Amino acid sequence: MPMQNVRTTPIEGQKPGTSGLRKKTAVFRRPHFLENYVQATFDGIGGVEGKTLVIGGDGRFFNDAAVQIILRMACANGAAKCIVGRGGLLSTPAASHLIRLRKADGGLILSASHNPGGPDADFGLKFNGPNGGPATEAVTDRIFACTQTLTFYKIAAGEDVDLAQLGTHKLEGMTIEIVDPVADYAALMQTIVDFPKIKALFAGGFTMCFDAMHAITGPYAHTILEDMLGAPKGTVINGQPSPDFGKGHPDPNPIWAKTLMDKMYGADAPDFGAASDGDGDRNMIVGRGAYVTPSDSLALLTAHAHLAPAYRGGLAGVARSMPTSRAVDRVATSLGIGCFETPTGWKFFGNLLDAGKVTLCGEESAGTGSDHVREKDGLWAVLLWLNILAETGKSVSDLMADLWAAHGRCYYSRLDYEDVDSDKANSMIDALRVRLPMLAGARIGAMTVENADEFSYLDPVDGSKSMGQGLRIVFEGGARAVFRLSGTGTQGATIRLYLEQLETDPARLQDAPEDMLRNVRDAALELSDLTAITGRTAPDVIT
Ligand code: VG1
Ligand code: CO
Repeated sequence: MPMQNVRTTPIEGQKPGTSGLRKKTAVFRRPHFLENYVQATFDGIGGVEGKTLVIGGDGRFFNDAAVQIILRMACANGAAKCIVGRGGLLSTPAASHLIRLRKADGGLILSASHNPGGPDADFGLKFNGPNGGPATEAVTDRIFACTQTLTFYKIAAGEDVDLAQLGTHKLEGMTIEIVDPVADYAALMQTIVDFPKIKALFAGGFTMCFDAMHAITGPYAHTILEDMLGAPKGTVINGQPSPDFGKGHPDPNPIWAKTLMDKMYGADAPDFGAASDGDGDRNMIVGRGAYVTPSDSLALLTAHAHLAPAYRGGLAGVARSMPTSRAVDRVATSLGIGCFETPTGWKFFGNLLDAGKVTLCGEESAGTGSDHVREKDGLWAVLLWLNILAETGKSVSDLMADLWAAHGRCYYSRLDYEDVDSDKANSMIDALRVRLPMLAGARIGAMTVENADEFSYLDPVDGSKSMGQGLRIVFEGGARAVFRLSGTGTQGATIRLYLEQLETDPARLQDAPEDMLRNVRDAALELSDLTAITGRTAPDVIT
């Protein structure tokens, strides 16, 4: 089979964002676009000659064709072996596990995660390193630099590889091993949570609804929840992955997982509800009539993780992304463990996990994970919740009420303004940034600013510094507003406004979040001049 060096020129806009490169599918399908980025990735990591790579994706439109291209390029670049999930499928946490389990040199994950899929929607690709985690900023910077100087890429010509059959194939000198995408991950879960205990919970009539949102978690959830843990068939809904996610938006939040929310707030609601995103790394948790914010979920898991076998000895520490509420900080303080604050995106947790400084991590965007992999892990979070529910015998709402009674409640919400004109979004952020140093002591409506700054992060493990990670304004009385621009969108700019208000008065722990957050929201909007600058009078999505 002939190997080809294809001449190419750099393509603009191949800068990886919060989680790999995300673009409209149509952009990824343009001539040389994917090939350029894959070659830049290979070059950026020092080549793949003799290396072993894990390859898989969330099954969205173009996943199949893209896997074939990546395999032919890995072959032409001299890779020794590619381990591929059957059908080219792997959830993000399963890919992370497989890289670690098989001591691979890294992996390519094809996904735009919670972004919709389809020919007119989004596609993405990211590289994870040998620790199973997303490439660090140093690596993504090198990859980006390579995209700007590329003059050719290497690809083998030939037939598509049959990815449907488990086993070993050969592509020239390269071995391709097709593995069951679910088996190793399911085995890992059995070493973390108490399967017999959860099985007994279901056998006792406990009811659950898991919404896989037509995405990659379907096969994992069917196997683990229904086949292994004995939850009744039908517990998993929308469990058949489809290339356009059933024309839905596979983002597990109360807006996009509305079917599940209606069920959980309706008559005869199950005891427990959960959903996962496109690539299976996010989770949403909802009890009967009780939505749990991701920030609260991280705090709850931190407080009770010791009930699961893997964490019986306690947690080394915890980490949260900066915009995530400070609920987990309060639990960590009471446990006497360290709590780290990192920039948005899972790549910043890797060093802390590798160094054994933290055991659990989380983000406000429905991401929680632990040191079992180097990605956030949707189904793992759901299983840990089940383990805690089984051990305590309490309902979700009782567990939350206990948590708030002990630590106070961090009321929390995120407002997203999508597809904003990029220049306007940037000028709003720029104008606010300039004013931050002067804000301390300022009174805005009912709120007084305590301090304000732009978040930057000094990695305590490798000493690297990340600047410009979001504007934060802390108000007196435990309130905070954070502004940042999304790094995963594919159209215009998305402004995220994160709102938080701590409440410790026992009489005010069950109030409506929108009421509790009104003052901090109004102050944030006034300070930023968001409406005047962007023309937006209301957010597109509130979670
Ligand atoms: C968003 C979330 C962030 C998450 C990232 C990837 O990034 O806010 O917390 O790590 O998506 O998640 P941004 O830059 O758009 O705010 V996933 O599940 O889409 O890979
Ligand atoms: Co995801």
